[in-house]
Amino acid sequence: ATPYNHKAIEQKWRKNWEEKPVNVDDGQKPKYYCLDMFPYPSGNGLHVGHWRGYVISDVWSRYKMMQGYYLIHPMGWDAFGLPAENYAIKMGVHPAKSTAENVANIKKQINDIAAIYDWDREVNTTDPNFYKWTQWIFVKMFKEGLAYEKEFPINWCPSCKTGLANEEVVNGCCERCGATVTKKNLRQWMLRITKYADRLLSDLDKLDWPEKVKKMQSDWIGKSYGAEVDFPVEGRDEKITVYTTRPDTLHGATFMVLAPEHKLAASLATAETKEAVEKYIYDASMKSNVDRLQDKEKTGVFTGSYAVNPLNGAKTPIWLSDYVLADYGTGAIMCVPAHDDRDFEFATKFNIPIVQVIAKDGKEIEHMTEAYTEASGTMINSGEWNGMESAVLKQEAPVMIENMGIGKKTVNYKLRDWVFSRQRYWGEPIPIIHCPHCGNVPVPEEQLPLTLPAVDSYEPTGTGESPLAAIDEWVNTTCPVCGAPAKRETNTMPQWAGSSWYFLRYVDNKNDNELVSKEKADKYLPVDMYIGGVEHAVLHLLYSRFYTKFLYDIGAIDFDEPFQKLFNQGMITGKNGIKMSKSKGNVVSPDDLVRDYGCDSLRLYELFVGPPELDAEWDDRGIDGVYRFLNRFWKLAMDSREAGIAETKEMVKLRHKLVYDITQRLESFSLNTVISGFMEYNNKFIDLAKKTGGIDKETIETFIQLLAPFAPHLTEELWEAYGHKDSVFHTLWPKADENAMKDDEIEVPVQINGKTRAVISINAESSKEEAIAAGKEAIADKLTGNIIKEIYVPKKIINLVMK
Ligand code: ANZ
Ligand code: ZN
Repeated sequence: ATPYNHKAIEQKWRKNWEEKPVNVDDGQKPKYYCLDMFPYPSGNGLHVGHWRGYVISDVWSRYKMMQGYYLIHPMGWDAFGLPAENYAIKMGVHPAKSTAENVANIKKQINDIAAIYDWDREVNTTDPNFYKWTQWIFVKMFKEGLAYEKEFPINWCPSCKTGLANEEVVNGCCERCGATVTKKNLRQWMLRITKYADRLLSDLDKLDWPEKVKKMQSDWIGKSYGAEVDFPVEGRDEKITVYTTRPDTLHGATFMVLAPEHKLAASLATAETKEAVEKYIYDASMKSNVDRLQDKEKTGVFTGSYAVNPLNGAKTPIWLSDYVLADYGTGAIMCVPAHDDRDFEFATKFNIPIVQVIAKDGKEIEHMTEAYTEASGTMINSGEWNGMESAVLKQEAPVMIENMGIGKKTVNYKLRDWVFSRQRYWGEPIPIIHCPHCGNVPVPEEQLPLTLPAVDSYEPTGTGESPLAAIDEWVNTTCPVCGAPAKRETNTMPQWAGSSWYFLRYVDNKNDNELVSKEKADKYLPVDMYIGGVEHAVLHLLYSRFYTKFLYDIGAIDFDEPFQKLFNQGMITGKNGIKMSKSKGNVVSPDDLVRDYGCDSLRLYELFVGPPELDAEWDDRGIDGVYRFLNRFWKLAMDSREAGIAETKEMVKLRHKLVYDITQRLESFSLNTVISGFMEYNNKFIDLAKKTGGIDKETIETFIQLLAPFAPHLTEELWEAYGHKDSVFHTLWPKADENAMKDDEIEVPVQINGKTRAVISINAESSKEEAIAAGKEAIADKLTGNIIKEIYVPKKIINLVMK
């Protein structure tokens, strides 16, 4: 038979599929939408790590196709934003040009994977026909009061020279470039994602997502119940409102701390403390977020002023410290050192009294060495609350406080509104016009897209203004409402703007009148399966859910969750688990492997390296194994075709087992064991063929079908060799008949010292252990002595030698 020639076969089938696409919408089939997280077209190209996710999603897609679905399996480009722009600046070419080149390049590389993408659906976030709708969504949000302007200290990356969202700051550093993030006071555009906090939280229940990701989202949203309590300032008309989740501990508040940025901070200083207070406020403003959040020794300054505990009238000294964050709660806290770790540390350092108000076993601790932070125990030192259960009080205190008129109950979220403006060039212009008479006016919808003007200098200015601010003829415009001279907004949108909704556009990417037509949305959306890296658990996935809910609310679509099912693949790393990157010099390019072993082998190997949800270390050498498997299967199939063997009972049984095992493993996304399963069954068939001279046609064809999503070229070629005119992908996924899988039952005598005592029926494939166990059970009452030897002659006899 002809040997397996991956080069010729792969070329041939690429061409065939191009001429005659296999995934076609006949209007009858149900749809299945399998989405990949679309890539940033960076200049570095694809490495074997990128392949993994694309192979996983392609295998899943082709499997669904063979279950009779019409596939929505698109690909596109997330091409705005910092990576593309930084690359462009480094290489000295305009981002539009470098982006286009990178897209062309990566597209070519992606084609090597032979994924069944429908390129007619391609989108690119930098295409004005696409970002017209990104801007349209912004205008709609503005009209609904969800996009608003605000000046406040934001995260600032001094290296990228732009503001960042909280989500883009990782351990105090810029997610993109790693530089330490500082604070800068800037006018920003914000999206009111907090309005959706509750829905974003509760609707997690509807989703078939990894629990880990759901938990990350709910932690990020961070809903907590508590109270705001008003502490009057002694000798002044003002009061300071604190936010607490532990109002049950109110009697134990021995001091109060304000963030240095709190609006009353400076004014609370007395003549004696003025200098120290001002210095502390100044120093805090110079510190980066990392320094402030790091777990280091507490710093603080006493303002010289006191507040009054509204519950018991206690005089409470007011301090400033940077461990209290300005933009969480009210920026002021009541401190209960006996029951909070940070407060305990602070009180110990500054010699502030510690008053225990919850006793674990009803007894007060004489000398506390650490805070008791649990809300369980009995209240002490708490006036009328004495004797209450702290857990009960924690629930009831917010309402009691509200009824007493000293505060109110609250629900609080960790989620912040989304800082949505960037002071950079390479993004969607924010479609707002600042009119001296009318205020902020959106660009009229029919004038969208507001295209990004060509500029000569697109480097960030570092002044807090985008490079667009320097283009007078673009900035100066007229107000669409009153016609007066007005100025355009010069900030651009963040990277995430386009990626928050791109998946909707794939199904109707050429529509000039709507973001997506009702008809196509109904037919093809939402996404059934979304595949990508776990690094997007709180950024992109939360933003996309927010956008989808918003579009649902304004009637643009009629579902409110974008991604039914989510799968996060692990990373492919270099040796010792080190992330693959150009700078580390450990990038493995797929090109040589495709040349030497073929696309099909690399696809299989990408899955074979380990459980798809876990990280896996790459080692080129392993690809030999899968290559050998494909060669052996090829030979088995070709030899068997020539031999024309009729099926035997054993072949049928093995065939159904194969279908059953592979399908089970595939359904549970255990793709690495699917590949090892193919190898094991292939070996079994080869052994069997040695005895029979070959394997029957139906069994080989079934194997080809199961292998098709994994090795599409090789299987198409074999399918054709077996006399079929149509694509293997137009066949339906084989079904296992569980009855046909059953091993035969046989009867074996059970002997003691050579004398038959019973005849039992066992599975023909039973192991020695299974057979002996069954035999012992059958004659348990006769096993009186010590068994010194156990003999099983397979399928013939069980003999127990007893003393
Ligand atoms: C008194 C108290 C007593 C507190 C106690 C805790 C334990 P979560 O659950 O994260 O919302 N807090 C409030 N605002 C803060 C801010 N801007 N910066 C730093 N800490 C702040 O945490 C809420 C708790 O964190 C609040 O409850 C407050 O301390 C503190 F035994 O108030 B607690
Ligand atoms: Zn106007």
